[in-house]
Amino acid sequence: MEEFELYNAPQSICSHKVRFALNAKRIRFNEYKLDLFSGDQLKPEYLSINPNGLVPALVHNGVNIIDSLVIVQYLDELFSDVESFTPKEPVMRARMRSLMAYIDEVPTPAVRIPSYNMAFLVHFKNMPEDEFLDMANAKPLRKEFLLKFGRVGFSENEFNEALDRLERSLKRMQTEINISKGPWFLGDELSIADIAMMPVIIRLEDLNLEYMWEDKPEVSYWLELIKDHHAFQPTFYHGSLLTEQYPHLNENN
Ligand SMILES: N[C@@H](CCC(=O)N[C@@H](CS)C(=O)NCC(=O)O)C(=O)O
Repeated sequence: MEEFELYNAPQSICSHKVRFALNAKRIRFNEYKLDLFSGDQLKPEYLSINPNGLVPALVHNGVNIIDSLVIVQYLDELFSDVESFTPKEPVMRARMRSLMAYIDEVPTPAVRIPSYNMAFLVHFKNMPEDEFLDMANAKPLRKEFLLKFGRVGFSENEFNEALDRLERSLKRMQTEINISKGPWFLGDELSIADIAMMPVIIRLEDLNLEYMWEDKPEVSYWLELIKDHHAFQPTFYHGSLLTEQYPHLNENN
């Protein structure tokens, strides 16, 4: 019998991609929820699964698979007969992978800046200095990121730069959808490129930044379609959105 164990966090954008793929393929899995702000991802037992100290990680029949898009590709290869997210033609696969690389490099890191400043700051601002430094120094991959964030958040300049990168990513998304004639990145089939972008768009909407695609009907329609997918609701169960976890985000809406 196949066994899938997912180590993840409800609100984590990288976890959303994997939950979506698992749900889309109707794979039964045990979900373990890590509390990223009390450092569950840095405990030795978890580091032995994912030495990067990040979620998500998937354990399939005792084998550890890490990194969200690697996991999504793994699942798509394992279950290629159930709603495949990888096009058949090599040239389209190449296009999909180029988009995945772009999404991993530009909008995915950029959306962490408003997420940290607008929501996650509450976990750090009153933390004693030594506790904060211990936590930052223990992070295998995100040490510098957290030290730069500090206990006061990223600067206005860093925040605006991130929003600018997100603006450009949305423009790129619009262009790609127009090239393929949509409604998805690669045309009429949902692919891993769409799964990669999904949590970024959902996070922006969650942070009340949906004005960013007011002038991009292609993105609004894409968002409507992804929300209609049968995997969407089970992926975004209650507590997955920041507005459900951080009531202060609703204050100015
Ligand atoms: N490239 C990795 C990035 C994973 C990642 O950044 N995970 C975040 C949550 S979305 C995390 O675990 N953060 C915990 C931390 O910064 O300590 C992936 O796609 O899986």
